[in-house]
Amino acid sequence: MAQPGQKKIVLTIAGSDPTGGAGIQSDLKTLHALGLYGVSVISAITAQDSTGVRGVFPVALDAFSLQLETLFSDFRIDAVKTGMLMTADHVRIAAGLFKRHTPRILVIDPVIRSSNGVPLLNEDAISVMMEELFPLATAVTPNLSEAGILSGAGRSPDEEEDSWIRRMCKSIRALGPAHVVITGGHRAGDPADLLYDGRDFVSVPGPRLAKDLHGSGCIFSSALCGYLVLGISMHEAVSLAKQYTLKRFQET
Ligand code: PXL
Repeated sequence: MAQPGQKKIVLTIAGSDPTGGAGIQSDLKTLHALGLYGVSVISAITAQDSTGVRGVFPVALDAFSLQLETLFSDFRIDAVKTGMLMTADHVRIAAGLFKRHTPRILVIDPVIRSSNGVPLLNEDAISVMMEELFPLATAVTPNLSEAGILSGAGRSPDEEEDSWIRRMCKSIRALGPAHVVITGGHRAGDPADLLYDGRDFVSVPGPRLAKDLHGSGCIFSSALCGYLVLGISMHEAVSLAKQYTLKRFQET
């Protein structure tokens, strides 16, 4: 089969969002905009409109697994981004694949719930994702509420938002990813993203977008993955991904 010429190939493994704002459809737009060749495997189908998610339907495990195996056996995959994975079995299949075909760059957007509160990752899949996928990751990109769930770090009443976020970065990084980026859109104060590499914290500023922008996490994480595969440093890639995310919302 003809393979895409010189472009780097990025695989997104995520849910389908028929509105195109989030999930696979949005990831492919992002990768294309960065001059990359996006390939995709769908983990689940969502039914949704501008008011929120109405239903989620996981893709059959054999269909999910065979798509991944087939793609990896033929294509040179330069980087992988994961989004909505839905079930523990989908997470295990993805992790099993990455253990055999180690992606050089793996960005995990730990999607847990939709903006209107519908689970996009089953309760029992959260620990599987933390144990099996996080240790393989170049970067994990939770928003503030996902970081709270993943770190189990509740905020004490007198704690500064910044030191709470630093504490969450540390406990998520202890699960094994090389970098943690807690995105700032849900923060009460300064909406800066916080990047942690196990040694230093880097605050990546940007203007405030509206609080819940549908799909912003998907756009950010696929842009981050894209900039990394283009050879850009982590700090610069976070900053560029933030700028790209903002631009996408200005365009629509
Ligand atoms: O933004 C989280 C998200 C990720 N992936 C899919 C979604 C959503 C939110 O609705 O539908 C497919």
